[in-house]
Amino acid sequence: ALGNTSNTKDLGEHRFWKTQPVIQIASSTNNNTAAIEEPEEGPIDPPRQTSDVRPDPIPLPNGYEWCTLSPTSPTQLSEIQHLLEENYVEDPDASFRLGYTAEFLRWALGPPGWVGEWCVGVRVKVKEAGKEGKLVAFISGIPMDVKVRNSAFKAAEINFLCAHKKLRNKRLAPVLIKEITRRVNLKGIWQAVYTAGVVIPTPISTCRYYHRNLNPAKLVDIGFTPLARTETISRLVRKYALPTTPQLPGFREMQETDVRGVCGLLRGFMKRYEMSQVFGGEEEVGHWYLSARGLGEVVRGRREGQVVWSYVVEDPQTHQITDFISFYSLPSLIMKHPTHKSLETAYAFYYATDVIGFPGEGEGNGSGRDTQEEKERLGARLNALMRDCLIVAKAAGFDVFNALSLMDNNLFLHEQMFGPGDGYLVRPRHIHAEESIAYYLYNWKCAPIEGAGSGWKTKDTSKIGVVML
Ligand code: NHW
Repeated sequence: ALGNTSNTKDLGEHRFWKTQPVIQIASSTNNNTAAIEEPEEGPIDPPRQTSDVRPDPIPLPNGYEWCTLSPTSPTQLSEIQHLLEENYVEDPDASFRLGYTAEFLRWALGPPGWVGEWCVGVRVKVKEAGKEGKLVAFISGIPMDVKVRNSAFKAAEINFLCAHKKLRNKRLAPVLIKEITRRVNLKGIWQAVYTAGVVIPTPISTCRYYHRNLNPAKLVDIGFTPLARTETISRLVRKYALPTTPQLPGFREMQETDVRGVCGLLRGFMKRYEMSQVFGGEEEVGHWYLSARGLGEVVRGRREGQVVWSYVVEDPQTHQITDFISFYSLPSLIMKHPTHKSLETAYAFYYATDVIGFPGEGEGNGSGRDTQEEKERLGARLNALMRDCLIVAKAAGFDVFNALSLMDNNLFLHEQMFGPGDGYLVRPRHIHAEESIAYYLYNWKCAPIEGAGSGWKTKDTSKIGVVML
């Protein structure tokens, strides 16, 4: 999810969100729900049974009907892909739009344990028997084990909320959200995790986007990077130059046989964060890091249809997997350029390293703090790992590498020459809001989770350990 966080409404104006079990900022118009100051963590709604959940779908306006789509159906994936390609998240100038591919959606919507009913679409109703109307809105959920400080629970990760441009501002989003909530509740799950570029009641944390230039000539050409009057393309090319092959000894592509090692690393490392995705088992790790590596031989740094790039470092002596890092491909469609149509963008995904060991038993709530020496060692390692990612991403033809200021990313952003985004398009004549995203929990009250703020130069890190696609 990408967008500008802008909060233009008071809580009282959030007609829909003020009725939902989410943290409400205490205000004079609303004092009956969980206040953000409340330190006690837990569900906001009283416990319910699945038998209490409304059995029939939320009514839709006349002329529309619900449908359930499947990430295993190429036709339905292409319908979702098409809807998003025309209508999903854009920058404020409408110059770029996130361009999820069908292969990406198959990967994102179909992890182990995916629930058929949680891929929810709205179609135009058609009279002809046996015919399906056009897909005009969508929302999805996937199951996720999440840990927030001392609590671990099952949640739905909600993403790809989208309404056709002609159906905007008609209060369709609340209907989609209520319907997915109902379908998630029917499976006995009462919490959800989601991120958005908009501010609604109430973020538990925020992160900012940073971009690392891999292809200066193209980024300048499309207006993504400004060219200062004193600057030249060739100087930028030199500034952002990278070696052609990875430098860290033992750095190699992750294989099936590494899954167990990566599982162990992730389980240990993710305990650093106050909020994290809990990687359940080998099947899940195999899905997220290996199942979308594309087909066939590597040609110019990538395989056909490759979505995710996953790497490990194997200790040459012990053959232990000591480090893991990954990134995924999510191109942006370039809408206003005569020749360039796609901005090849890599996004930092999860990583884990044993370089400073892991929090011990009973210390897995994210409250631990690194010593200065640990921070330096972790920083040095993450810099080396990310540098190799930049190298393989450049070799694979990516134009830009994006990362959020979550996890320990602030330890490498500045050194690896990432720059802060300011509304996607970095153009001096436009003053955009900060390019950031907010993290939310549904039906879970908790104190805010420390974000990294603008500490990318001071190396303040974040306690968020959930990366959303
Ligand atoms: S964020 C990406 C969201 N998608 C886009 O930005 C695509 C382009 N935009 C659109 O398609 C990643 C429309 O603008 C959408 C809104 C459909 C976004 N999250 O229909 P109305 C995700 O997918 C509220 C939550 O008239 P619209 C995460 C808004 O504040 N709420 O608006 C999704 C207002 O409520 P308020 C959002 O512009 C998480 C109401 O919708 C929102 O025509 C979903 C207005 O509705 C957003 N991104 O359509 C929550 N955008 O109270 C999951 C607007 O302020 C919750 N709104 O009056 C958990 C559910 C599961 C629980 C399980 C236990």
